[in-house]
Amino acid sequence: MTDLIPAPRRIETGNGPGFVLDAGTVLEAGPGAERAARWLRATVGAATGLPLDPRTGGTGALHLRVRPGLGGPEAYRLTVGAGRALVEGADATGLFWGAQTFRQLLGPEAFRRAPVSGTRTWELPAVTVEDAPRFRWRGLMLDVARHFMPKEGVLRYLDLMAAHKLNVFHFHLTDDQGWRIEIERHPRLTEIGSWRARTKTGHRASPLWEEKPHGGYYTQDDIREIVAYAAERHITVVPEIDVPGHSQAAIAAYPELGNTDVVDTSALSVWDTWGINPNVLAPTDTTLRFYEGVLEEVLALFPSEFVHIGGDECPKEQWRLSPTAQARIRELGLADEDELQSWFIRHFDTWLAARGRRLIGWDEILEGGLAEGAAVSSWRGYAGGIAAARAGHDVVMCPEQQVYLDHRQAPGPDEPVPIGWVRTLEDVYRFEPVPPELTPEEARHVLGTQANLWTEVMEDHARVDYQAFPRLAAFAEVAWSALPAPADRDFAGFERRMAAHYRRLDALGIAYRPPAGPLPWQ
Ligand code: TNX
Repeated sequence: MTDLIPAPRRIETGNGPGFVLDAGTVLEAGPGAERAARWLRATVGAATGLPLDPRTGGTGALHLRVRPGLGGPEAYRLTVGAGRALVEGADATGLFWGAQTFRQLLGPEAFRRAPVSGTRTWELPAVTVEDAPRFRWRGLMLDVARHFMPKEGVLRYLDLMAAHKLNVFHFHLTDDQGWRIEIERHPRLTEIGSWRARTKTGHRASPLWEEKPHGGYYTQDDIREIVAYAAERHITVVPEIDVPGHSQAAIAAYPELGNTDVVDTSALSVWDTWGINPNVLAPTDTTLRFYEGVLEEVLALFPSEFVHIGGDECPKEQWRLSPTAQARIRELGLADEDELQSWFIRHFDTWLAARGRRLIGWDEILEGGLAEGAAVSSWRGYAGGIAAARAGHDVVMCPEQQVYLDHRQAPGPDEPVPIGWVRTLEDVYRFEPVPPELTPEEARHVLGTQANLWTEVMEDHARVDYQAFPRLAAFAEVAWSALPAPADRDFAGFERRMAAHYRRLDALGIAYRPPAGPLPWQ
């Protein structure tokens, strides 16, 4: 039961009796402990059927306390003994992570939504846990553009993130294949842009290799609900509006956003295949004003410091051919199309900074010069992240070679993913977010790391689960725990702890890739 995932900094098991949670247990929450208390009542309360009353004088007490001197940001300490369990957080967030550890110590049945075995005892071992995260950005990116995930599925993923102490949800809301967020002043973005007539599921092992319509979007109320649900779990939602590439859905809705002097953009529809798309935004004032309008609504919905503007995979061919784009290059005195992209991104960097926010983009935003305040998601390996950190920019490390969860997790004919690269559970476990080339000073710019779930080949949440788990558990440990250098990591020990964690994932109903035996659909 002490097989915690992610591993804590320190865990010490005592010899004495543990703590029994029963109908008389009092849950007593101090100031700042409200979210942790609500979460414990809702989850552990449901799983155990126990009231976890706030009154005093019961048979035992679970105390939740914020103790600012305890440690750095998000640190917590859990002390369990006879008659008393104490969760202390250096801040409310740390306390919440301590509550997550408390649930893991209760056993796998504590992850269900209702008690399953009649009267039983809920006992925690006598233990002291002292813990704090390695990184402040422990992210998961979910692509809801290629395949829409209905709101309930997103909320479920936020729960799964919280259970693994992940705290940044990077919400990839727009792409060539779909626009998923309601923008009131531009209704066609969702009326037209959220539906495609045909799509390939991309799933080799399923009978669904066929063409079918696909779509969906979140209303602004859905988004508010998602953001609030995340905040209740101490998770920040970072929205991504991908520009100037990956924008065909927007161009299909508003053809004037495209390079109309090169292609007949009125003939474009939401893209129905995968890859890098030549139809990119035109670098015009019309486009800038349009996206400022989009971002105004985005800022009103998402309180996060960072706003992701994409910037990846923007082919420059249309700009090379477009008289309008070429005139802009001359007028601005730029050298080439790379600098034009850089100008485009800088515009939004300045625009966001004026509103107290920070821009983050994929590492292509380095080409042609990095905008002043920009942070970088380093996805094409480490190089972009290293260059950005050396130039004094913040970085989130998410190299596709290690943490792209759309890549297959084993060789062999049964894997559903047509992508050739294999990223095993062990590969993810041995991923090191801070490249050794960086000096300690430069390494301070590595805010953390995130795993990316691109969903071209995942048409429903069971497929997403399969790609995400168990690798996301290994990733969470990389992001949270102070692991040694990759070669020295105890993968066998991690696998042993995973045996207990699989029982938790079972109780949560996750369609993970099993370590042995038939795959979920076989
Ligand atoms: C590259 S990563 C992309 C995505 C794809 C992904 C597939 C990035 C910034 N761009 O558009 O979905 O590869 O692995």
